[in-house]
Amino acid sequence: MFVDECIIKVQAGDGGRGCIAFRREKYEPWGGPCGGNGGKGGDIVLIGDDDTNNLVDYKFKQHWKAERGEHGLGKDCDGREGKDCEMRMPLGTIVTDIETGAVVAELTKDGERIILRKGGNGGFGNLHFKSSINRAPRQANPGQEGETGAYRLVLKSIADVGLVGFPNAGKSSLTNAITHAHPKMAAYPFTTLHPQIGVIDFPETNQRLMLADVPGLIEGASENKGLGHRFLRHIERCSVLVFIIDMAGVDGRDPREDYATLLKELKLYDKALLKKPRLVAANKMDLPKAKTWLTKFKAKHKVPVVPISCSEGLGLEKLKQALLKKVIALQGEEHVAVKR
Ligand SMILES: Nc1nc2c(ncn2[C@@H]2O[C@H](COP(=O)(O)OP(=O)(O)OP(=O)(O)O)[C@@H](O)[C@H]2O)c(=O)[nH]1
Ligand SMILES: [Mg+2]
Repeated sequence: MFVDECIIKVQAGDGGRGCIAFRREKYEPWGGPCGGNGGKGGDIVLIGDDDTNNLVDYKFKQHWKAERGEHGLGKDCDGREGKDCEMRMPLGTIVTDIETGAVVAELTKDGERIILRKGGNGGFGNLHFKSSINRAPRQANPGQEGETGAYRLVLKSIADVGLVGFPNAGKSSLTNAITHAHPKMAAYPFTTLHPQIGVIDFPETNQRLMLADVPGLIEGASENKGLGHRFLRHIERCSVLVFIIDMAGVDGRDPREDYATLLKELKLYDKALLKKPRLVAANKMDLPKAKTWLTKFKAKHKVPVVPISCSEGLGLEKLKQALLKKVIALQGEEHVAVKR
């Protein structure tokens, strides 16, 4: 099950109470105050995790609590601190406060730690209040309460290249052919029901790109037809968009119309998507009508086109290099270098 939006409630740990105690020993009946401080409550900590791409863990468990701090003890012993509640989240998760609507955190790096809510401090024990004028204080603090909150989590995948296309255009076939991911592909529409992220490797140069395969779009997606615009948030952060077009016009399609419709649907979702550099991957070039359609397509639309065939492996290397070049031009060499 793929989940990219959910609501959570969190509660950081309360601080432990301070202790009131006095030292009494055999030859020292008035040993003075010795009440320890309470321990601090655990924080709610968010951790960026590169190994997951799903918020499903938070869909079915909505309440998250950190441990409370232990109370202070006699003999000058402080209470133990409460354990933090660590919540691992996929990179690209945006955390919004439900009450104020403000974005409070965004996880972008693996291992990044963000304290979402702080645990309460422990209260002081009576030892803390000892002074020259009050040598036997009968006073201690209660611990502070841990902070609480309700948040909306929205996952917007982080990839360099986003694939957009009609159902059956061959998005998953392309993902299978050039990345290490293996999404299901089949000759019926809406085979892919949720986004998949794949890695395109360039072993000779030690570089890599992340590619997002998103479910197909159809005309009227803005009115929620097909799977609607729901998954387009996963290409919002891509640097480059690849429009994959069925250039053979299978089932009487017109590739020129397909491209125009895709542009229209993206515009209805968010105009900013059209500002991203894009290129067209003209797929299914192994089929007979594809060449004629390609000439007609190029005459109508002025956009860089790379002819490919996923089933025969044609043009894939050229497409990979074109993508790498575009991403490097935008993000720099450092961005695509494999970190060891
Ligand atoms: N002849 C030919 N068929 C192809 C090519 N690429 C994909 N196909 C076929 O097109 C059909 C759809 O491929 P998918 O990769 O599942 O298409 P998709 O765009 O991921 O489709 P959805 O997930 O439904 O949106 C499959 O039957 C593929 O075998 C190609 O280059 N040549
Ligand atoms: Mg697919």
